[in-house]
Amino acid sequence: MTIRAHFTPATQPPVPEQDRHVLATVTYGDTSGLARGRGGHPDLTIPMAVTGGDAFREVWTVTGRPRWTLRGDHAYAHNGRHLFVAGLLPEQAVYTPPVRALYEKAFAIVDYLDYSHVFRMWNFVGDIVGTNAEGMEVYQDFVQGRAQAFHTYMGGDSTAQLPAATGIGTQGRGIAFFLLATKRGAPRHIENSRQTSAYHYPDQYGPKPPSFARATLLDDTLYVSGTASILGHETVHRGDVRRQTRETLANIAHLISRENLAAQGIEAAGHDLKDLRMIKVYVRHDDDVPAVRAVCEETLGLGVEVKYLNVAVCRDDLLVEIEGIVPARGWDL
Ligand code: 3EB
Repeated sequence: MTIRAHFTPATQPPVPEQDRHVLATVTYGDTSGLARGRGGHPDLTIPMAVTGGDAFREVWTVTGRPRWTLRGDHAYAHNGRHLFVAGLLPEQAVYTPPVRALYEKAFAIVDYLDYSHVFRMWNFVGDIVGTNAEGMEVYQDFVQGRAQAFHTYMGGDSTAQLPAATGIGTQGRGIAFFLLATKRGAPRHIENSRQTSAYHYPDQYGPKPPSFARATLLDDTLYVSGTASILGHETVHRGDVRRQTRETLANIAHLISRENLAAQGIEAAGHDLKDLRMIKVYVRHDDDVPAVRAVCEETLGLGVEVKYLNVAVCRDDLLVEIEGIVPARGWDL
């Protein structure tokens, strides 16, 4: 019925599951690209593997057979229920206009194919804490273009419809993204009472605030955005990767708790960190991976698969960012 994801080694073709089809895949390795995977589905490749870590693939599957389209800088896949759209933008002197154009194209595909809600987005920004040709931070340059595209797509007061997202660096150049949209169902976007809504961040960070929600609930599955060591809108535990990892996990634990969901008007059982799957941990410094892994294993246990990636986070002082999914019962990950 619904969309699911699992990890496989990148060296292995996606193992077909009973009655399910590959919608699209995302490969986390050493190169950058958008091409057809074996079998014909779109595969977006992002360079972000940890040193000595094996490339892996995130396989998104659905029940009805998808149609796949690949067109140079973008690709999409859909089956009447779910839509995947990916795009690739080469390195630019200034990102705002081309990011706006590429994301508007993606939203035009969402509209044209008549998928009513974007519910999760991943944004991969090369040189994310670097500066563009005009001296603006690349992340802020990206954020501005994305905000303009969301404004075009959603119009005036769009904040209530912004999806969960990840915004993260890569080991390459240029920008890549993918989004997931649904034809049916009503995604609920969730904020975290420990954190200022990103779309209300003050302008000290950049001219436009980031366009994303802290989590999105769809079909009893909770998609947790990239989360960092931020309380209110401020980075906490500067220079201490262990404390940042603990605070990040505390932010996620609170986000998915019954208490926070209830405060967001969602009557749900509430979850804890042991319910989290498809966990990706983005670590700024390769050397910090063992320390971050130790804290994650302390908190999450050893029973759950956690993928570690080596990339910069969107603020220079953030050393770690973590995302995951609390699946509906029956995902069987
Ligand atoms: C933060 O909380 C950390 O710009 O899409 C997390 C998730 C972050 C998504 C994005 C940025 C984004 O502000 C950074």
